[in-house]
Amino acid sequence: MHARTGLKAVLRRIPLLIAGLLAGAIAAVVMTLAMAAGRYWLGIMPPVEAVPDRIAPMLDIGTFFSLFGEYGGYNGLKKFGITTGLRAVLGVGLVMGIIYVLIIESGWSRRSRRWLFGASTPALVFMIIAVLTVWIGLVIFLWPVLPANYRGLPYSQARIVTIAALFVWVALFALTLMLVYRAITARIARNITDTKTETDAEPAERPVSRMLPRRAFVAGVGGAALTYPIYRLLQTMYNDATFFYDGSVYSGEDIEPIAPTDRFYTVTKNVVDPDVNQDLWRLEIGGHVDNGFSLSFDDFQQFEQVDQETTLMCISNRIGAGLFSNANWRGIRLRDVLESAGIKEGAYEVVLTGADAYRDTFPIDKALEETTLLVYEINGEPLPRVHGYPVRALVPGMYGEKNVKWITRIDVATEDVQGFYEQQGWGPNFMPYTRSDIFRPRTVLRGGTFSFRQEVASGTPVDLRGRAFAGDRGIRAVEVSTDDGASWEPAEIYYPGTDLTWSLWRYPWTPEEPGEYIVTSRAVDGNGEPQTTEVRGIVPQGASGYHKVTLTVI
Ligand SMILES: Nc1nc2c(c(=O)[nH]1)N[C@H]1C(S)=C(S)[C@@H](COP(=O)(O)O)O[C@H]1N2
Ligand SMILES: [Mo]
Repeated sequence: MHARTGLKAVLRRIPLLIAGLLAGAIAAVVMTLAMAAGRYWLGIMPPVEAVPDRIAPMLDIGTFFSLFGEYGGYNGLKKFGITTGLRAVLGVGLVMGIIYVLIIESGWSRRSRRWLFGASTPALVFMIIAVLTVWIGLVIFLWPVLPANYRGLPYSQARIVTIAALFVWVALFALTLMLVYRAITARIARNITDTKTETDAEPAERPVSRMLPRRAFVAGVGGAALTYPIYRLLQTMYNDATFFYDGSVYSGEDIEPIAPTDRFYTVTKNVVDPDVNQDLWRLEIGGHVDNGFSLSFDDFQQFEQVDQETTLMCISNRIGAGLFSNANWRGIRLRDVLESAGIKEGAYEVVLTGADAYRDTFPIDKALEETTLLVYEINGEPLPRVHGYPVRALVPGMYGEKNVKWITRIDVATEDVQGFYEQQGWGPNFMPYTRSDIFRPRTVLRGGTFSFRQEVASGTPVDLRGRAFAGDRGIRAVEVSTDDGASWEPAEIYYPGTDLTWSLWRYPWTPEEPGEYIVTSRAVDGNGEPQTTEVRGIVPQGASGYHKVTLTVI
């Protein structure tokens, strides 16, 4: 008899645990929806994006790349990060649901007073402590990325807004859990505790397990109804995404001196890039300066306007690859902006931050060079979103990563601060090695070696073309070899560009005999330094070595 009532008591609790799980899951879904809405409409960075962004710079390059391999590139890794985050939110929801049941259904709790949403004193205290712990924990852990705001809210406001949003999201989770749990269990609880109540229309002995479904059904339908908008929002965010580490390259045999804007290569750490509202946006200048201030987009017109052609190249651009483009930019000098703030004695470097909380740094001397700009136009058009609308840094002579997009803040620092990728171990030198490569005729990369896509009949003229680049040192000359470096002939530079750009070269050549020819090129930079033969991979300071392409002549 005793054993049977004991078993019954346990069985009676099972619906409560299910109710707890359901409440936790629904609360997680509601919170996720609120995060997605906050992200989408207000540009607030949710933890599912903030946590991976906080962790990524802490990985060393080796781990970073092995994760690329495991998850299908940077793109795959970003998606994995987000998916894991969403799963973790659901997991935490379920665990919190169970803990909540165990607390609220304990004997101690049942004897206590009821407060908000039917929560007992211990249940409410637990929830308050849980909310504060999670919130404060997130604020501390995510501190460096909290100034992110994808709508371009000014840096100093963005951090406060993110902190407030984190509280709202976590508190919303707790309230939803409490509310949903109560809604589901009101009847069960009554049934368990007041089995003798005459006012209850339901027969007292009716099994609890048969009463749960109606409430659970309503809650379940409610939860399911929410999954669709969430799914749609996440899908929109995904489709919106501009990422693709090696996807958006400028390559092909039709490379032009100035890349068409929509073909200019792109690299971003983001799953979804900032979509900055220009009216909201401000550029703040601070740190080790006499008078910090902030500039609106219109304020840019008060400075001298500069037009400058400059080539950008990612540190991850392998020899012969296309994370590499040249364009005409318009903007103002960083120097002019810094000088109106007044740089104090002891300035060491500048720290640039974007609306995505991406950060990079370069020496104060580089910041004061007259070619280091804050640009707002590319090829005569406003910067497109993917290239940093409304304003990005343009730092000739240094790898792409220093050219911070969607820039919202510049700090003058007195000591070394490390940027997003530098923290992983890239650098410490961020000046590209002199390089040259061949883009015409069309080349293909197979098993680590390049060859021309099409064979050529002997006696047919070949219009060999390529690029040469030396950061901000310019290109003085290019030579071509068609016998794997045994002999060299000068190439014609048909587009010299400037010291800050690539040069394009051509070498008309007619192979007379059938066979395999290894074609390669070498450049001399503007200082007279020849391109190095030393083969380096992109880690840790960018690639070097000759681009060798095999031509089959039949
Ligand atoms: N805010 C921000 N700026 C950024 C990045 C980023 O992820 N966020 N990526 C950097 C890297 S690694 C490169 S190579 C260049 C690419 O600029 P582009 O996409 O306009 O070609 O932007 C740099 N600036
Ligand atoms: Mo890059």
